[in-house]
Amino acid sequence: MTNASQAPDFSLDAELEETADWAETDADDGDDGFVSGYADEPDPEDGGPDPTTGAMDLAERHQLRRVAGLRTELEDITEVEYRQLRLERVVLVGVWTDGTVQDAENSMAELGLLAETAGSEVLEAIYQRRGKPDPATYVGRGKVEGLAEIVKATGADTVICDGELAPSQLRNLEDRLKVKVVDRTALILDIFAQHAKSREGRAQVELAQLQYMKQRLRGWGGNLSRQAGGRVGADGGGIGGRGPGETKIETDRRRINDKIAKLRRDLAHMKGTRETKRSGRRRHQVPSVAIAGYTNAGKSSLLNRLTGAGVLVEDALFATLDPTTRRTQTADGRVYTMSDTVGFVRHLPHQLVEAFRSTLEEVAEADLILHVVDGSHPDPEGQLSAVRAVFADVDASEVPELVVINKADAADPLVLARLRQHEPHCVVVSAKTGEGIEDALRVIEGELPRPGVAFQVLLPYERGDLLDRLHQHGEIDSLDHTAEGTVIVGRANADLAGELEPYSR
Ligand SMILES: Nc1nc2c(ncn2[C@@H]2O[C@H](COP(=O)(O)OP(=O)(O)OP(=O)(O)O)[C@@H](O)[C@H]2O)c(=O)[nH]1
Ligand SMILES: [Mg+2]
Repeated sequence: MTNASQAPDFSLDAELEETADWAETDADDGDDGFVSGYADEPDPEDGGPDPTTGAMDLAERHQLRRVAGLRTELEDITEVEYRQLRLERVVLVGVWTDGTVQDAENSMAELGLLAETAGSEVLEAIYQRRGKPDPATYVGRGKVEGLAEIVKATGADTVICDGELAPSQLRNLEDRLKVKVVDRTALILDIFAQHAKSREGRAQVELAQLQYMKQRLRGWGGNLSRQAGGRVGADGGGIGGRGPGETKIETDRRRINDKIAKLRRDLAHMKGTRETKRSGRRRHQVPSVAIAGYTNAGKSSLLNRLTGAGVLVEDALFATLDPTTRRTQTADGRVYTMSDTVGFVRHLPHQLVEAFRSTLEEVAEADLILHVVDGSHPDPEGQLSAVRAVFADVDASEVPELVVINKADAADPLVLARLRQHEPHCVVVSAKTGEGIEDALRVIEGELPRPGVAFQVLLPYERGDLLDRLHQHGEIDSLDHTAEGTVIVGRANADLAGELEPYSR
C-alpha cells in the first residue's frame, strides 16, 4: 500500500532541510493577521521554554519532520476512474506534544490510514514537535509558510491536521495555504458517512456531522460571517451589534437545530424498534456477548470465526458501523448471542460517541465483552486504553471483560508475552488461522452467566419440548433415561424452572 521508496522525490527532502533550522521566534506575532483560536491565551513559545517540554530536544522541536513511508499510491489502475471523482490529494500535518518519536509516528500512520480509508491519496506527512498546538495556526506560525511550499510542491488539494482544530485555526490555515484544511474529527465523520448503511447508522452519522458543523458556523460562510465573528459573544448579540453575517448564521443555526431535533426524534423511534427485538432476547434470558475493540482489530473476522456469520471484513478503518447479532451455541447446546459493532479509535470524536450512544449501549448491556485487540499493532496497550476510555463513557466499565489478543499469526511473540502479563484475563487467538479459537470458545462459555435456579426433575418422555428448551437455555449436569422418563439435574432460568415444577422430585 505504501511504497515511498519507489516514489520520485520532488526535492522535498531538500526543502525540509532548508527549513530545518527555521528559528521560530514568533517575533512578529503581534500583527501577523492571525486570529487566535483560544482568545487571549499567549503562545507558549513566546515566554521562553515551556516547562512541560523542557526535556525536549530543541533542534527536533523546531523541525518539521517527515514521516517516512506514508505516501500512498493507487495500486490498481482500475481504481482510478472511481476514485477520481472524490479523490483528494492530501498532506498530513501533526503537532507532537509528548511521548516518544514512535508515538508520534504511530499517530501519523493512523491518520494516514484514516485518510486512505476516506479515499485520499497521501502525498506527504509531516509533524512538528511543539509544547502545544499554536492557538492561531495549529503548527507554529513560522512553519505555515514552509507547509505552504510543501503543499505547492506536491500539488496537494487538502491538508489534514491530526487533531480537532478551532474554526479560526482552520480558517487561518486555509487563508495561508490556499487549499482546503480539515481536521481529524471531520475526517472520521467523513468515513462514517461513507460507511453508514442502515437507516439508523445514517441518521446517527448525520446527527454527529450537524453537531460538528453547528460549532463551526462562525468559521464558515465567507466575509459576512467573518465581520461578525468575535463580536458575537461580547455584546450579547444585541440588536445594534448584529451584522448581516450574523443573521445568516442564526438562520443556519436554527435550520441545523431543527434538523438535529428531527434526527433525535427519528433515532428515538428506531431505538424503540431495536429495543423490542432485544427485550425478546432478554425475556428468554439469552446471554449476550458483545465484541468490541479498536477499529481494524479483527472484530468482524472473530465473529465470523466464532459463529460462521459471514460479516464484512475489510482492511479499512470503520468497515463495520451497524451492529450485527448472531445466535450461537455453547458446546453443550446452550444458546447465546454474539454481536459485532462499531470500532473505536483514539480520541473518538465526542459527537460520534453521543450519536452512537444507543448502538454503544448494546455493549454496556452485554453479559460479557470480548475486547479484541490487534497483537500485531505497534501500540496494542494504547489501543486497549483508548477503548476502555469509551467503555467508561458509555457506562460499560462494569461488564465482565475478556481480552482477546488477535492476529497472533502476525504478532511478535515478545509483544504477546508482554500483553499476557499485563492482561491476565486474556486469550490469544488468530481469527485468520483459527489458532486459539477453541480455547477462546471454552473460556467464553465458562464466563456466560449461569441460569439461576437449580432443579431435579423426572420428565415424562412426552415432554420432549421441555427437554429441547432445557438444552437450549438451561444447563444440564446429568441426564438419565429410566423406565418412567428422563431424570435431569441442572439449572434453568426462573421461567423455565417454573414450567419444570410439576415434574420436580
Ligand atoms: N494476520 C491477521 N489478520 C487478521 C486477523 N484477523 C483479522 N485480520 C485482518 O484485519 C483486517 C481487519 O479485520 P476486520 O475483521 O474487518 O476488523 P474489524 O475490527 O471488524 O474492523 P472495523 O469494522 O473496521 O472496525 C482485515 O484485513 C482482516 O483480514 C488475524 O488473526 N491475523
Ligand atoms: Mg468490522
